[in-house]
Amino acid sequence: MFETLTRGFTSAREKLGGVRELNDENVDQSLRDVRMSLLEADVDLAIVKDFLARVKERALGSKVETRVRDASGRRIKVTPGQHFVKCCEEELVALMGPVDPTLTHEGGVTSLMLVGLQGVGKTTVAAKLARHLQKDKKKPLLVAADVHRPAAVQQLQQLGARIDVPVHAAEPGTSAPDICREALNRVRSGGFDAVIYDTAGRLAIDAELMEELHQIRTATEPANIVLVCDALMGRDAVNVAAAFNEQLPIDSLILTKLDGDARGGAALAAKAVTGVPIKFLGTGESIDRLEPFRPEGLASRILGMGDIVGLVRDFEEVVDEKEAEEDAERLLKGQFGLDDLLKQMRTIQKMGPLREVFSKLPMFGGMADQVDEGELKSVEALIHSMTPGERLSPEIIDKSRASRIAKGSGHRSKDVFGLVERFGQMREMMSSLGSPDGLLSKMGLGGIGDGFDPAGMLAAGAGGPAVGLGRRSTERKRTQQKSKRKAARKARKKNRKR
Ligand SMILES: Nc1nc2c(ncn2[C@@H]2O[C@H](COP(=O)(O)OP(=O)(O)O)[C@@H](O)[C@H]2O)c(=O)[nH]1
Ligand SMILES: [Mg+2]
Repeated sequence: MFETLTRGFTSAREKLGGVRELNDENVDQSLRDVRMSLLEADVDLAIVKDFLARVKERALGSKVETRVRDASGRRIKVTPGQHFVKCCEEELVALMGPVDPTLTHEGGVTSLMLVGLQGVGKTTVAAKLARHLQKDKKKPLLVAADVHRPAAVQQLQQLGARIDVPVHAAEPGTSAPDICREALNRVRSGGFDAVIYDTAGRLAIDAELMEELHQIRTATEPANIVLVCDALMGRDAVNVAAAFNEQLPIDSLILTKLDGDARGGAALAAKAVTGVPIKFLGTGESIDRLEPFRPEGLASRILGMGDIVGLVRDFEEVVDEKEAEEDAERLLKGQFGLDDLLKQMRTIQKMGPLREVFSKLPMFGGMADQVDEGELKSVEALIHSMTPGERLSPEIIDKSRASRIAKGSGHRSKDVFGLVERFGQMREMMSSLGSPDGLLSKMGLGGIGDGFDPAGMLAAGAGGPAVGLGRRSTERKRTQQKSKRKAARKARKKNRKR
């Protein structure tokens, strides 16, 4: 997602790294990189030109405040490069927003009619939205109104069954508008407070499709007509959206398949071209891969600066709060084993593909490309080959245990010791963080159990899969490791009998 754009903005920012002040020349030079990446991301040229002009005007037009007060009232220095990034951020937000994320209700019912070309992801989105509404304590009904493909009804029924949402389908031969009309009656009589109509698509917009959609709209008067677009279509997705909107006014857009799209141009340009806001993004095939569209978070991610709000939200989705709190408490006392690490790695994986999770982390945003899922897998395999005792106290792993674990997991003994060592460092770091005179107490987060915020901690990067990803260690660390290795050898000797 957005890798192309992030690359352009990052190199623009780097170009301004050493400059003393912004001027026509150095801003133009930086904007050249941005321009390239916008075009590569398949954003329409007219929009690119307009965007660049706005950024330039903002960057040069306002006097650069070299000192501002931060949130805590301290005066901090702002470099010209940072000022430029701020201008880009504000213009990106203006380009993509504003968005009102709520879905419209009418008479207590949230009704959504999904329209769009064939294969863009309407049926998938229907199920994702039903799930979203369900989490919002709503009782939705899904309506299979795609009568042109028999498999479409079955597809929606399967998805509905998975999330426990009823699907309204009719006898073969019933027209789509009739199905929707029946469904609306069922909503009223069946105590539903949300309804999602999954309509048919075609390969291109044609008169027949539009006629059917108009009839469904008349029959159901949905509060939200949502056009589903495929991000992989790039600029074409936006053009189709504009054409659709001319024939059947739409209220909002949902952009799908962002996960497979490195360009992200459609997300950037859709609002500017169609005047219609994007409300959600589809970021994967599974039902939980639906993100509310937040221009601020996306702008920040595009600029390679992460998206903490999005990350915390993802985290809250996958984690049991009470359990996380208890885990964090143990963690900060240094009382945890490799099983806990495994559990945390799984939690993070539930938050989505690793590189996507990383792109939301402020310090790692620009590094998301380099994230190595394979490395996590190999850590998992290593831990799986260990006995419960070894997982709890990895320091008992000696040469012969290591070679057994290595064989069992298809690795080398070296990898086993590497993992044990990095784990030991992590455990030490956590317990020093959490000790009574540790960093967290100094930051006023002392009384862990009460009011402790594990999500915040994860966001700060403390609870992440540090072990799996810490291979690029610095010289200093390496020296520390050497002396630790010595100590570990001693400890192993002592523990051999355990
Ligand atoms: N990778 C990815 N695939 C998606 C996404 N949304 C839908 N798909 C896939 O796109 C294909 C078409 O989706 P479908 O919902 O049947 O499209 P429809 O014809 O518009 O109803 C299916 O294989 C879906 O699994 C998404 O956000 N990401
Ligand atoms: Mg469909």
